[in-house]
Amino acid sequence: MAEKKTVFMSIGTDVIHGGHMEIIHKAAELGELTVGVLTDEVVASYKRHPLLTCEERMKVVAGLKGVANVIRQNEIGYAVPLRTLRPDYVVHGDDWREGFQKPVREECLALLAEYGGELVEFPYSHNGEYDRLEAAARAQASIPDLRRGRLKQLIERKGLVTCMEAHNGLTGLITEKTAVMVNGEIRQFDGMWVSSLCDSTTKGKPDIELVDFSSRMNTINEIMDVTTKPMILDGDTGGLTEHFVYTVRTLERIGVSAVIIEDKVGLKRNSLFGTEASQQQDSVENFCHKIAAGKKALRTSEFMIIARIESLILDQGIEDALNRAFAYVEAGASGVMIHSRRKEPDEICAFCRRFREKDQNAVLVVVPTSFNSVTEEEWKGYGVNVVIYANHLIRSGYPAMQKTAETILRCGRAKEADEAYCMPIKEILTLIPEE
Ligand code: SPV
Ligand code: MG
Repeated sequence: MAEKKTVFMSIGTDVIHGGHMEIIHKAAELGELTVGVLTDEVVASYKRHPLLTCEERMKVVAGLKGVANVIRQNEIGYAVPLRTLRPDYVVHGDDWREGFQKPVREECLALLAEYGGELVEFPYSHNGEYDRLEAAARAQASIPDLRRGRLKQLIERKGLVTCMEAHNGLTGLITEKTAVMVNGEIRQFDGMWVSSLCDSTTKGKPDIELVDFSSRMNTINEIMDVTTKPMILDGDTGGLTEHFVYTVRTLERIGVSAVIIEDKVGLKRNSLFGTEASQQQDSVENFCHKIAAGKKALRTSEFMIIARIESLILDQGIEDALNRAFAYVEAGASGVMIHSRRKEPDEICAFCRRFREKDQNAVLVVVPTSFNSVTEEEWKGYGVNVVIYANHLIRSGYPAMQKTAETILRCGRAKEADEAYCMPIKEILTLIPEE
């Protein structure tokens, strides 16, 4: 008698609806069905934190008719289950042919080809009620009281989080939605950084604290309107202490997760000018006073005031940076950001190591614009909690736009630029769908 065929499918949902049941039913008709239930970390990495834990979801799935075995699946990719179980069939809805799951599908096909397994796809059936529930869960995530605390939660859960700069709704969406698959894992940015440099540059202004707080608030609101991920604001110097306390309250109320202020006074210039521009560091005493006043103004334990140390930028040395870091934390800062404009990361890494020897709790932030060779994994090893990619969308977007403008001028028509640099008009029309 021919042996019974084996079938594998994976499930990440915590809301099982008729469409899932139908696929499970069809999968079970092909043979003995094993279901891989994705872990909470995996589900959170591509969708949202699941309502039910992995253990509970495994119990639910095990009770479904047609399911013979249930296993925990630690990666969104299929390498582990396919190489260990070698099922005859993998079953999936056809919705993964597009979007972030496309590379997962491609990897799955390559794995099946290794031993002659087969992919069976069934038409994905949308369930109106489920789609509404998912949309409601996503909308909830953007509510200030839920968004604000998520940065702290993510740092606690993951150790290291990454933030991409966003300077308007569109770059907010890129930061929110961009996902890639690497070694069987979905990678996304955890949050966003609203940079003073990028916010100013977008408005055609220099980065000298000229763009006022109302204007910065417009940018923040524009981004928040279309995203759900936690936001860190680059608060420049924080302004006068008497003003900073109000700024902190406003940011906290609207759902920003953290503000980073730098220990400089007078006309602020971008740090990456270093000593080429005249810049003055604040006294430890003054800056501690500003931090303490901001901390006192807070109404939640979720919002973080993070102190940015400019000692390395202004060639004041690592001892000065460390002394300031400990003083700022003592004054009430939830963490410190250490900055440098040197390409070699040794000074920054030495700071992180020495800071962590004495303080294992405060949040440690780096902005690796100049010292860009260190990997996120390596930063984690140095005890860093937040890596900020501070200006990369504007630095890549501007040259692309400029090239397009130059090509149109040179050619006296748009055909060449269209073909070389522009996305199809149909794609831009549907990039932001109506809800
Ligand atoms: C910013 O993004 O505005 C920053 C980081 O403050 S840096 O430009 O590196 O100073
Ligand atoms: Mg800035």
